[in-house]
Order: sequence, then C-alpha cells, then structure tokens
Amino acid sequence: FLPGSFPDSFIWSTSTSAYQIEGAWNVDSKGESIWDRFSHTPGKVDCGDTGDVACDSYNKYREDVQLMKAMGLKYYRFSLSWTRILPDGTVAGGVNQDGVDYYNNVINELIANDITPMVTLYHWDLPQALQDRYGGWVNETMVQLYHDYVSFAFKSFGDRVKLWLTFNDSKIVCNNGYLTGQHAPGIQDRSQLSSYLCGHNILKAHAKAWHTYNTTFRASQDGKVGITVSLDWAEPRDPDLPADVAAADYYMQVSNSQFAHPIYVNGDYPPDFKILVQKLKQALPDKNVPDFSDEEKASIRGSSDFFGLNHYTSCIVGHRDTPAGKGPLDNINITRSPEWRRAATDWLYAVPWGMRRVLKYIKETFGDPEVYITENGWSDGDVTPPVMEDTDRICYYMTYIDEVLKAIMYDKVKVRAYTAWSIMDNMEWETGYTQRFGMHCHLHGPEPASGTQAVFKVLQGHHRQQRLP
Ligand code: GCO
Repeated sequence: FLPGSFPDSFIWSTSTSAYQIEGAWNVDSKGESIWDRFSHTPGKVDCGDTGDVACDSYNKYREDVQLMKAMGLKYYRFSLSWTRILPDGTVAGGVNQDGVDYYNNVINELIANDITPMVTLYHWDLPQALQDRYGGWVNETMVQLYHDYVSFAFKSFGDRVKLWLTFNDSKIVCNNGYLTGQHAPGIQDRSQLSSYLCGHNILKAHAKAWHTYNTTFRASQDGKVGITVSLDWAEPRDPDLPADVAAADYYMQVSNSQFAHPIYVNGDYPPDFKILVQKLKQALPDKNVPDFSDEEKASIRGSSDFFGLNHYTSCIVGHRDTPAGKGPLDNINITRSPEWRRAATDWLYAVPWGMRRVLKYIKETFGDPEVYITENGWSDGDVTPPVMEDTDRICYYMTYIDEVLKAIMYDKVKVRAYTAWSIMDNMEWETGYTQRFGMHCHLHGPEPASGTQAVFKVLQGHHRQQRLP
C-alpha cells in the first residue's frame, strides 16, 4: 500500500451489541436474558434504565444500515441475542423462528447494501433460564450448551456470515458478573472462585466452538472464527526502573492476558496469573479449583483465526513496597496522568500512543496474529440536547487511528480492521443511557448530524499525510 495510507483491503467498521440496541426484549417469543432480569431489578442500573426499547433496532435495523452506508462503511459488527433465537437457551427447548428471521433480515439487509456482517456470538446476554438452571458460566455444562447454540448459528447464518467472534470481553463477563456483581447476573463472590470458574469455562467453550467450526463448517463456509479480548495498555511509571517495568508486565499478565495467553501462547494461563490460581487453591482447600488438562490445553492453544481487540485506554503502573490490600492488583500502583483527557465514562482516558504500544505488544507476545480491532471509542455524558460539536470524539478517533497506522507501517503489526464503538448512542450497561458512545445520537428523536461521521469518512478515504513516528 502507499506510504501514509491504510491498505485498500483494510476493514472499516462500527460495532454494537444486541442488548444495547435491539429493544423488543419480550417481543415475538424472545426469552428473558440475564440483562433483562438485571436491568428490571431496582437499583442495578443508573436511573432505572433498561434495554427494553434501547435504539429499537429490532424494528429500525434498516435505518441503522442506512447510517452505515452514508458513512461509507463496508463492515458492521453486531451480536446475536441467544434468547431471541433459543428462548430458554437450549435447542431442545425450541427454536424461535421469529428470532432467526430477524437475524436473517439484518444480515440480508447489510449484504444488499454492500456491508459485510461480523457477528459476535456472545455479548453478555446469557439466557436467564441457563442462569437459573445451572448458575451460568460457573457451570461446566455451559460449554456444551454454548456449543449447541453456536452450532445452530453457524448452520443458520454461516452461508453469509464469514467473520465470527465467539465472546466479547470475557474478563468483564466474569469479573463484573460474578465477582463485583456490577453486571448481570449480579453475583458477588469475593472469594474469586466464581469469576475464575467463569473464565475457565468460557475458554473451554470458546475452544470447542472454534473446533466445531473447523470440523463441521469450515470446508463449506470458509469463514474465520476469533475472540474479542479487551486490553488496556500499562505503561511503566519509570521505564528505566526494573521494578516498575516488572509491575507493568504483571498488570499485562494478570489483568489482560487471562484469555489471550491460553489461546495465543500455550493453552494455559500466563505465569503471574497461575500464581494467583495457586493462591486461590490455598485459600479454598475444600473447593475444586480446576487446572486445564493436557487435552484441554491442546484444544485451547491456537483456537483462533485472528485476534479481536477491544482497546480504549491506558494506565501508568509502578511497583508498590507494601500491598494496598489482598486483591490481585493491590501489589502494584495504578495511576493516570493528570494530563490525559477523560471521557464521561470514569475509566476512559484518551491515550492515543497506548494503542500503538498495545498493538506491538500483541505482535510480540501473542505470535504476530492478524489483529481485528473490534472496539475503540469515546463517550460523552447525558446532556439534553446532546452535544453535536463532537470535538473530543473526533480528536480521539483521529489520534487513535493515526497510531493504528503507525503500528501497521513502522511496527509491521498485521492490523486488518478498525471498528469504532459505536455507530449510535446505546444502552451502556450499568450506566444506562448516561454515557454516549455514538457517532450518531440515537436516543432523542431524529438523527442530528455530528462532526464525527464526516471525519471518520475522511479517514477511510486515506486523505491524510502520515507524520513521522
Ligand atoms: C465492552 C463492550 C461494549 C461497551 C463499550 C463501551 O467491552 O465494554 O463490548 O459493550 O459498551 O466497550 O464501554
């Protein structure tokens, strides 16, 4: 490709997820998900917000597709709602044809508009029936149930869908769902056993799904199956101080690589994470804290066709002489620079150079995989009328995308796709509609134009000059 521009084959995309946009939570025989239950429980979501209506994409998906088309986007990442397809989570419990029809309509509408679907199979909305019956992801039975569900999805949609993501950001699924309880199903198991089991089963479920695709669907469908992992970048406080470098590396292993290391390195957790597993065993001698068997390791290792990356932000990590507590990250010091611009969302600081470093880290640590950036984006707060100037979001996208280009050109990272979160404001989980990540304001009446869409379009047109790294 020409110096200073993205390759022609580069994928420009935006992302959403089912619960965050579809609405129609109980329409046409859709089953209840853990997020329906959670948001309907008073006190769980800010302002009592729910996804009952959200962006109404169940009814307005054609309009969504037109927004993408107007921006010149050629890809769209969205997720399937498990309970819209299998209301009680199981194939035996019956397939909901209306749900299958809905996703067929969305996929066909995209293709008719020259937009390629990229489908996330699990974006956090577990069937409530499986939570009630099995306790959700802490139960190994989920591996088979997930397999049945994704096999049905491959079979039903795989003739047209060629890019699949098994799970979105499993760290949040397990830590927020089963440890802090901030997310559905709202379990607070401070012993960390539940969150550990959740991750363990998700890794097995992911690997099984990938192998199923290989053996049963790949020959006829010829698609790719990956997983989306969320990585922040941890910058050592003092890069010349070995203790700070070690602390940052510890952060990358413990906080970031629970899912990536087994899949892309050796079928097992990274060394510092394994130490935590040992500690968990010691703390809970009466409990079964499983390791991966050799067979499981062999199944997990290499079980991905590409690396799906969600990246938003960075932190500064230094060593700490006295641990601040007993948590896995209490023995290091995590801060943010006062110079970093902060979004409305409390964890989101704009650190564009962190994008390039995290991409280089992936190349060096995880075997130089093809990287699909599956999310990156910026939020502002809920103000009425919503802010349309969008200066901060434009700045965020331009500076981050610039770093993606540097990673491709100078570090030779095989980045194939950039996906913005999100095409429109939507239901931002436990913060409801108070955080706006959209390039379109979708929640208050008609579509007001904001500057981001125009800029994003220019970025895709390769109109900029590259500056030196
Ligand atoms: C995530 C999710 C998205 C969020 C987005 C903004 O990984 O957190 O994929 O559903 O909405 O990241 O917080």
